[in-house]
Amino acid sequence: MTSHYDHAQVQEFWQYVWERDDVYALDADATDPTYVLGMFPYTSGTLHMGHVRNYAITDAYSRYRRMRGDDVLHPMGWDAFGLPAENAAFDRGTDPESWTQACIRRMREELETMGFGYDWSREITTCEPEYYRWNQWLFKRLYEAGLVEYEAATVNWCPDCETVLADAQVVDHEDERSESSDQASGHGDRVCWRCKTPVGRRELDQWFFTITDYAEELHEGLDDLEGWPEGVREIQRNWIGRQEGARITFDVAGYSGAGRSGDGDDDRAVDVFSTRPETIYGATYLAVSPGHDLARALAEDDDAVAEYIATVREQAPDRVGFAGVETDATAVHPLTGAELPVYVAGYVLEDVGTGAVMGVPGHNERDHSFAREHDLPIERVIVPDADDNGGSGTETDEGDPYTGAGVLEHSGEYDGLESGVAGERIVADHDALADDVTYRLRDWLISRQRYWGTPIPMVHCDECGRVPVSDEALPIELPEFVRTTGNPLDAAEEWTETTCPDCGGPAQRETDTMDTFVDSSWYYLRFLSPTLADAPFETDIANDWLPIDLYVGGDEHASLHLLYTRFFTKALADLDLLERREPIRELMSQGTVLYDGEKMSSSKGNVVTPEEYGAETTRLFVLSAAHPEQDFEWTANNVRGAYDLQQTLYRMATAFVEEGDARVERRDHDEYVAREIDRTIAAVTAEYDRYRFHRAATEIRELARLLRRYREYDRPHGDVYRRGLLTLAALIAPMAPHLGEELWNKLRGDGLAVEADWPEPNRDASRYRLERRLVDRTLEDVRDIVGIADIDDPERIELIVAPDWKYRAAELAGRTASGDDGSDPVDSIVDAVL
Ligand code: ANZ
Ligand code: ZN
Repeated sequence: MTSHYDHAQVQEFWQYVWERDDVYALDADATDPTYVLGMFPYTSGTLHMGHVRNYAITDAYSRYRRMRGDDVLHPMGWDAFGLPAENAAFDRGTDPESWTQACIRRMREELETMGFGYDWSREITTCEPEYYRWNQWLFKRLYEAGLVEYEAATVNWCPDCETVLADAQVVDHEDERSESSDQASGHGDRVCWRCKTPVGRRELDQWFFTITDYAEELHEGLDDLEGWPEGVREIQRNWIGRQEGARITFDVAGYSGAGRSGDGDDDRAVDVFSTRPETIYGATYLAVSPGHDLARALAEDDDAVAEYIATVREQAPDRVGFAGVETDATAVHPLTGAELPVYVAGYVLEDVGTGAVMGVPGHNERDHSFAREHDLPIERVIVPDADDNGGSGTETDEGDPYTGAGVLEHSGEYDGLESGVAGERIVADHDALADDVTYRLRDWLISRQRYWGTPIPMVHCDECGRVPVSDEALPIELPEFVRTTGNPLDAAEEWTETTCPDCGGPAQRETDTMDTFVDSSWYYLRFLSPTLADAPFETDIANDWLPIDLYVGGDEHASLHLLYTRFFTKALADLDLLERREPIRELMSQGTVLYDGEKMSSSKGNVVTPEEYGAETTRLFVLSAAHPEQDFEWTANNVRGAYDLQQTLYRMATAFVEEGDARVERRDHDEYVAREIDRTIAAVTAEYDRYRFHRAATEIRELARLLRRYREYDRPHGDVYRRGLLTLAALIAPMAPHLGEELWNKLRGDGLAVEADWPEPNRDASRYRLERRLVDRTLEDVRDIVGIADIDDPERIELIVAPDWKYRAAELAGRTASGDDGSDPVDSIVDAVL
């Protein structure tokens, strides 16, 4: 019999056994399983190292929980819709469906090769009608609840391909030529990634989910998500961008034309939002965004305004700058009564605040830039507190704006007040100002003018307008794929022609498909009832089983996916489909696997494939290299370390079984080893509980080393040694399940490690923590503690400084300290340390 661990053979064998015994299926009568989920992969065709790390974490944790006696739900599925499948279809002459299914087959095989334990009976695939019909069903429920809007929005448009482009498909012309640097044009045109035509902008009517209705709750709830990394919560806070400030009303007069209000006078009020109402005396102009009602009204009589609005519409947002156009209108300063000029300016964003600002060039960077470009007065109304030793700044100042806090001046009755206090007073004192909150968060544009996504279940009827299709008609399945420029759904005439569900007259199907983030916003619920035929999920089950106990994924999903998932959960709760309003208890963002300092990725050609070292080595290494949230470097040396650990354990078990060379009488140091086994169990348990697999691995390594020396020093005690090896088999099984089975099988000959009970320490775990403190002691301490006089005895020094000196020390202590009273040698050490 060979003592070499043939990983390929071992892996294949145990994977076969697990499948045969269906060990990962969730128990049919589980009432509240532990739900462990890794973000499901996009079906790109291969697993990369990020996936392997992600799924090694969820797998280890779910195996650990299962051994602890929990019912565990650990499912897997496929995020299968999206543009890359369409591109691949173009490039390879296939269709998105076949390409995607081929990717899924390949990736599933890779997952199985890794030995990840999923309940495959719950597998879901978002591009299949059985899944995406529920996207459509949920779209309808949100529509009925008033959470869906249809509005014009500006998109990137390639005039040559006649298609809408995602932001990622718009590239800098320079980028494309970076190899021949002297050709660079110097002003990077934004071009279509495919045909290199300069990209334009277009307005299209599109579908939105009004996630902004939940902005406050999404913001507020972050404080309570204690199981989430603070970094992710901070990203969400910024994304939601809650800002407190004031809404300030300006009366606007002095223009004529069609937008006027009914009673015939030309006045209208414009609200602005400001975070710094205390700067109001420094307002020297009013500016509205090109999309603002006032701008549109003014454009009707003013060609310059109309022209400017048209220009801005064509521009990418980052090219707008501080251009703008002065209008004939004037605004009345609500506190001083001064007449201020009114501008239409591209730097004022349509969907931020109210889409209008009061320009305070003395204290706001952007307003300052705008004022300099348009020769507008720049007034300073706040000076740094005298104590802060700031400049006088009392003159109209062409220098930098002062954006800090300070004391008011040129502000009438508020002069001399501290700016924070002044802001509150000014708002309280004037009807034109009121406290207000705004959010950076925008509504979620879900329309994609693309084939490979969920068809939006709406029709456009000449008579009735936009009408949802009936629930009975779901799913609206995708038509067959055709290769065209533009959206293939527009070309599928037979598919688009339909009848109106309301009036029965002719109607056209909506040809937009849904953003794939819709699919992933609720997939965690479908895993609960993957084959349910009359609803997306079962409410009772969801109420019992949620939240997700551990959700693991990359932090690139901190803003969109994780925010959309929270939004969906809240909306479903308001639809009475769920009780919970937050889906995820514990969130983990796994760190990056680096190779020569760079992210390991297929695009950089630095991917180390699992096959090189065997699946088990790969997973053991990615778990033991670092804390799951830390980046780490892939080095051959460290991978080798994981490999060697397996070999060592395997050899130890093999030798023990074959040689059967053990002792039966019990000695002091057997006691010590027995205690170390207990201590290791307690420590590893605590580490698994906190997802510190790397530290669990260290403990396991230490125990393995101790057992090896134990065996080399003397013939080991049979029961103690066997228990040590079995303990190692169980403790390592969550991280290295094939090895776990192999050891378990050698030592026990029956049952499976995956189904074994988690080992229990024989003694009170609190003691182990005390003993743990011994580990960091120096040789000097040991001498003191153990009280060995003849420390110069070379043999003894060798014993003591050996890695498992604790055991030797205890043994020596036993010989010297434990007398006839039978006192415990370890106790005597513990007592001495404390
Ligand atoms: C007057 C003012 C004075 C402002 C001042 C700031 C400083 P930040 O700057 O990120 O804190 N704002 C409001 N709506 C806007 C829109 N639609 N487009 C562009 N800018 C807009 O964001 C808050 C400030 O952004 C607001 O406060 C407003 O300028 C500007 F010394 O009002 B402030
Ligand atoms: Zn109709």
